[in-house]
Amino acid sequence: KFHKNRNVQIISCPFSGGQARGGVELGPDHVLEHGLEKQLESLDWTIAPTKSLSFPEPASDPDEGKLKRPNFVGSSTKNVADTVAAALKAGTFPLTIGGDHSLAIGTVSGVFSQHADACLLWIDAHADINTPQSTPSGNIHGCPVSFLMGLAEPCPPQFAWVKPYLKSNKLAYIGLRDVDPGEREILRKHNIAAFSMHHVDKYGIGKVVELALERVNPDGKSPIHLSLDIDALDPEHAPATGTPVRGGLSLREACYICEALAETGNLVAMDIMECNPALGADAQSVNATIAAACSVVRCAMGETLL
Ligand code: EXY
Ligand code: MN
Ligand code: MN
Ligand code: MN
Repeated sequence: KFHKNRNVQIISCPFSGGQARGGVELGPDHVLEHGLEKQLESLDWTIAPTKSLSFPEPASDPDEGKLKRPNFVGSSTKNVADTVAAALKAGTFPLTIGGDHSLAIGTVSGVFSQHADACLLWIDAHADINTPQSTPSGNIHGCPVSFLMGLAEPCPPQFAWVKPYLKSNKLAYIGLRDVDPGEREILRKHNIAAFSMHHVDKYGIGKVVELALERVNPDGKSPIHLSLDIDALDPEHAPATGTPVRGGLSLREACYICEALAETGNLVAMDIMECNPALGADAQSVNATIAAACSVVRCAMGETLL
């Protein structure tokens, strides 16, 4: 058994305030209705009663510069951070189901508050590292990493609680293929380990995970947080998501990443984000997306390790 801790705390986060497309708040219920809890039980995990967070909308939420719904995202992610920190303090593995990827401001803050030496693997088509200045859309799900690194200067007041825990040498990306010009500059300036689909094709997924871990966890001792955006997968496997980008990871490549991280024995938390059951052409595309989300989670929780 690669996971020493086999107590999981599922945290359901029906939140869509970090972007404009309705439906992503339905993701957690669909994933749970797909039977994820039973599936994890059959992998020998003890399941704490699932925590379903609710996210009250503020009465007023004017833009903060370009940022949309800053009050809503700021207060919701604070709630998530506290919940994830509490789950870790209770000795459980927080598995957070989104909801949009702005939620990771909370999940990563919660993990680093308990594991200062952690590293973060961000599996996504997008880098989500726009600053309040560089964001082309104002959607905060495109910005969480910049807040976590303290790159937002000045920091918007709604995110003043976010500590800049994340150092550039503790972050690696896999799956990138839609990165904005401002984001490229940030990745380069901070020398962040960024493996795009080009690298996956060039080296193969096995080598890419090895290279990524060498960069962020050279001595193999850091706790690992995996934040997985379902749009990292090719839309063939995960069409029901708000910002699909063609040319992505195969289902097996995504599963491999999760298995390889589980295999380290150091995985302490996971996010599965951006499933939007309101999108996708038909019921079958929604089902395929939810099934893919459950698959990658099971792989991270040890399903395919013998
Ligand atoms: N880079 C674009 C933006 O900042 O608006 C698109 C971001 C999409 C983010 C998705 C969830 O990963
Ligand atoms: Mn994405
Ligand atoms: Mn783009
Ligand atoms: Mn994302």
